[in-house]
Amino acid sequence: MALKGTTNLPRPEPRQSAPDVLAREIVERLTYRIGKNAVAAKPHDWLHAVILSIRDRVIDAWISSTQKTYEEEGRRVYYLSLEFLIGRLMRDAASNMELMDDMQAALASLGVDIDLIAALEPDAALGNGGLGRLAACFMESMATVDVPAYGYGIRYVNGMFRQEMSDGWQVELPETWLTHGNPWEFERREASYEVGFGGLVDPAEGENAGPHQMMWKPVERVIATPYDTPIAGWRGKRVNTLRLWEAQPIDPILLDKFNAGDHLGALSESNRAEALTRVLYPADSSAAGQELRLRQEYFFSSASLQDIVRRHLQYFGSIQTLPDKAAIQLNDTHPAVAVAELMRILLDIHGLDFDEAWDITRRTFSYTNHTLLPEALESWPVPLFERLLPRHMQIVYAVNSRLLAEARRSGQFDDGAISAISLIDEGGARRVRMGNLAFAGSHSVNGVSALHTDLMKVTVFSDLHRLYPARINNKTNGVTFRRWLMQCNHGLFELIREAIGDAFMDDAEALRDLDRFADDGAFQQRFMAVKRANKEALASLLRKRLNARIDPAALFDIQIKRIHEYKRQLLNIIEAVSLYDQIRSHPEKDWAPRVKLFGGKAAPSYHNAKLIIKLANDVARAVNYDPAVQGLLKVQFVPNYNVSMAEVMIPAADLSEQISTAGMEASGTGNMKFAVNGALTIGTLDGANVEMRDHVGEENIIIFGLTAQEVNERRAKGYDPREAIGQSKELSQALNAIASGVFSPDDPDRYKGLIDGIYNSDWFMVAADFDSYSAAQRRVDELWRDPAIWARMAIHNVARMGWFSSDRTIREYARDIWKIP
Ligand code: HBZ
Ligand code: IMP
Repeated sequence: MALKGTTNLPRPEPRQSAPDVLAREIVERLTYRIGKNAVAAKPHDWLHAVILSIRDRVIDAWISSTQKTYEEEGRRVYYLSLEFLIGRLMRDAASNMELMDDMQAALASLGVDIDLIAALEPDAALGNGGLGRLAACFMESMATVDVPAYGYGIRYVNGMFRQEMSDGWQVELPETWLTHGNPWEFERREASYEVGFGGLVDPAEGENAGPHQMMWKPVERVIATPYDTPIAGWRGKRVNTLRLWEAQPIDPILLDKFNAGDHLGALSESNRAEALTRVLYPADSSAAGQELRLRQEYFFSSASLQDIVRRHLQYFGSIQTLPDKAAIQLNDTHPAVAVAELMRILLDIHGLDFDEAWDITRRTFSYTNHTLLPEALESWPVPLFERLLPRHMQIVYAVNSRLLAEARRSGQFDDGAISAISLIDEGGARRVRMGNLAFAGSHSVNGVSALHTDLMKVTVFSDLHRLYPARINNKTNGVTFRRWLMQCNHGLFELIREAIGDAFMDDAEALRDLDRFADDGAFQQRFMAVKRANKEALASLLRKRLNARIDPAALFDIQIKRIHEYKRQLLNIIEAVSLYDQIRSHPEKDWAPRVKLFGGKAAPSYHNAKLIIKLANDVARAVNYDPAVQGLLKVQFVPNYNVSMAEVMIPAADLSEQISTAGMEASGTGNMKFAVNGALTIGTLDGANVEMRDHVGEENIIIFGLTAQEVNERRAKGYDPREAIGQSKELSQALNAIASGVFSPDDPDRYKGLIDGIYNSDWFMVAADFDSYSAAQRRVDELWRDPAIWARMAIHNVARMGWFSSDRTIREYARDIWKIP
């Protein structure tokens, strides 16, 4: 089998993409792949046929990209992530392959409405939130900026749960995105691997066995089978691979058990294997901590590393050159066990000595941290880790003794610092610290915004940072403008194009040209007309789905993200309650009509987050049926917020709520998506908001609240929320109303605990920031009353957000971390 130098293999002629050619292809796919004619075809069949015809064009580019990668023999990037929140792919692929207009025309000629069938494509919801969506944006940007990259993850059968409301409470239902099959994926059985768990470790046999060489004999083994999805970059320049693993049993059925009458037992192994990749853990900010989660982490890390090493050896022969040809990026600590797995492969399978193995490992890995929240930092009980991964436990100990010896030798650490550096947390029951393992095993450790990176250096990793001061670096997040501007906001896209030409389509920073239209009255009107059309589209969707009536003329004020106390949806709701109160007391004032929209999922076990959803719904019910505020204030919780919903809500927003307690949101990426779509941000100086302010200008963003440093100082001084509450009549009235059951007459004490939390500790500084937030909201009202000022600010936001393209982020990773020219 000649793998190299395959340039002259026969290939089909390049395809044309005129509408008539496309229409013919779609009908052909419909006929021969789906087995229906145009009369019998249901909308799903059309969708399938359309995807297949787009897919075939993607495949052409995929094969040439893969070939180019092989021929160039350069370094490849491997992005290991337990989550890829890619959402729908059809529009992404069609638009990146520049087929959108022709496809629309082709379908029109067949009497099929492209929007109608596009809406049938299920969201691939293989992620919780920001971290997973970032991985999806990165995959698209890596293809766009021509980085040869593979994404590695898990093919969950059930991704992020579907959220329904039952009497205002969140109910979780399984998401079944694979019901109609997945036309984007290709199963690659030939590239399957075995992954083991448990068992024993023996010294390696044979006279050549090195002192560190061991033989691991797992008791349990499963097969990892990959499914590949092509990810096309902008203008189809490069198509990379997203490789997701599925777990399968070695024996689909244990026949001896079956024949002995044990029918359930016969399937136990099969069920156990399949459970591994069945469902995504739906907790986004606390470590899951269950055994199944560690199994998932090891399963996909091991399969991915076996694949990477296999590919490397196939093309480059020697394991020693791995770091020159492979850059493995760990997306948070979820794949951190890969550090120990690569060590195992190098020591036990390739027989390298420890120092050489460790050197190769460190030069291969780099690690991205996404959180400073202590409850989200992963650590595993030593007994569990040892039982599941006995060989990896030995390796962790061996790495640790060298790490601690190095730290001691440096002479700059006391005992406290040494125990903070240790891979083992010895306080209480012993645990393996995955963050420290990822840090120690990588040559680069990056944060996701400037502030977050600075805080990393003085909090979680302060001692490791002292030991390795060159390791921590910043890579401020970005988002792909193809999906988050060009596709989701067609009106704005066309308007920008007409004003400044096409350059921004290839270079987001060219949006700067739009600055000169910010004061142009005629342009402002067209800009606001686009916004109005997007708001009408959202209003009609909410009417259809929820029978909600919202006025597109009102200010659309939107907070959509995972529900979490640090993100402070509660601050927003309390302010809404206070506003409601003020409007009722002073109906004669010139209030700016507002629609407050909330959306987001709560981790199923997160009590307060679920209560916050219920509160939003309770407040909505009271406000929306009160004639006293009719036309002035509406509150609506939008169920099942997901990527597709974001694509409709973000273009329709006037105001973007980015109001986390300063120092707690690592970066945020929703904040960026809103701003490029012309929403103004009301936000704290947290995460990437700080850099957004620097780019759009402080006159074009509404900043309020304590800074991260002030939050720290307040806490250090002994913060007393009662003092803040005592000083604010609005706040204490709103808190009393909620706590006393005004919004929950059926259960007056429902929110007592939630509000007591604010009185008694208020870790998230809701009370401390309330007045500042409320004043900022009144500033927003004032700005809203002057449409020219509002439009000018919004246009400046669009014009100045180009730097937040994930193309820029990926170029920085490629230059500084992966060292790809
Ligand atoms: O990653 C988010 C950060 O909160 C956000 O600030 C940042 O912009 C984004 C991308 O860098 N983190 C997450 O989304 N984290 C998770 O989803 C998560 C999932 C499973 C976990 C822990 C966290 O076990
Ligand atoms: P893998 O991930 O290395 O197994 O390769 C991915 C795809 O690239 C497979 O379909 C291979 O058949 C194909 N491929 C492997 N080597 C070459 C090559 O040298 N030129 C072109 N394609 C290749």
